[in-house]
Amino acid sequence: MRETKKMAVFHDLSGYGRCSLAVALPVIAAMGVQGCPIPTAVLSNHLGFPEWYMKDLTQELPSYIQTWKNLHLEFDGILIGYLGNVAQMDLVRDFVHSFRREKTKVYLDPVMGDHGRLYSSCNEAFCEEMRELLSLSDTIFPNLTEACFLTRTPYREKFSRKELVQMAEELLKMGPSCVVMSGIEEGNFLCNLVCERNSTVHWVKKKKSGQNRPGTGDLFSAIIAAGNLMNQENLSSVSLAAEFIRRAVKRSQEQNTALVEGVCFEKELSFLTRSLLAK
Ligand code: PXL
Repeated sequence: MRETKKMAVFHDLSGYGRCSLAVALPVIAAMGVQGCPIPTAVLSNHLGFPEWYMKDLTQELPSYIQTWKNLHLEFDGILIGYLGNVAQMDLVRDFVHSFRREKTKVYLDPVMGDHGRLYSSCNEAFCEEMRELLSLSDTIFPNLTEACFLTRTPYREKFSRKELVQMAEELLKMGPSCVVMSGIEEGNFLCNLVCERNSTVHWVKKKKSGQNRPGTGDLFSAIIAAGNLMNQENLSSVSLAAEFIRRAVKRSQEQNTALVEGVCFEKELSFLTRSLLAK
């Protein structure tokens, strides 16, 4: 029997509000992959609440990672999610150089902003470093805002499909072999663009089932990264992730769960495990 695939996961650990590690690890496990967290910061809750406690772990990470080196740990995949500062990017780059083997896949969610604006922790220097990380990545998961900042395209809410494909092709030239762009709105539908090097472009279109919630991007990248490690076609993983999130957002809405509480995904996990069993 084949060994369970392992994925190192850089993200913060937010104790309340369903985002980053708290949502990535359960879906990675449901996809049949072992997630090994590298917490970049510990927060009481995500930043969408009026108040939070945060402990930045940049100073702790070198010893944490050195211990993994001493133990000769090996990973089939590396998923890079929320990073708090430029210094953490240097640590990530060093991690990729040290742990990448011939078959190791690197997945980058370039968490920098949303709705046309950068998060307060990100500035132009951060964007520039993120562009550097693209060159080390196999698959990237920018939302529309992040794709604009990475390609230096002025943000607009509306782009034609042709313009979006051009943006994805520009991102492919920066290093990755697959770009999965999310957060593209077409009326009552949400679209994802899947653009792989030397392949046709695909669109995954789902009817919106509720308002946008924190943590959806973290669920999305974790499911697709784990699907890729499980040898699923990227297009079918993107469809799976989009459908999983559509169902969980619908459930959250039906339960009248406040937006700040994130996506009620727990009772939909069996949807992911079933898809795995169907293989
Ligand atoms: O889901 C992205 C995310 C990650 N980490 C923290 C956040 C958020 C979104 O609000 O606050 C700390």
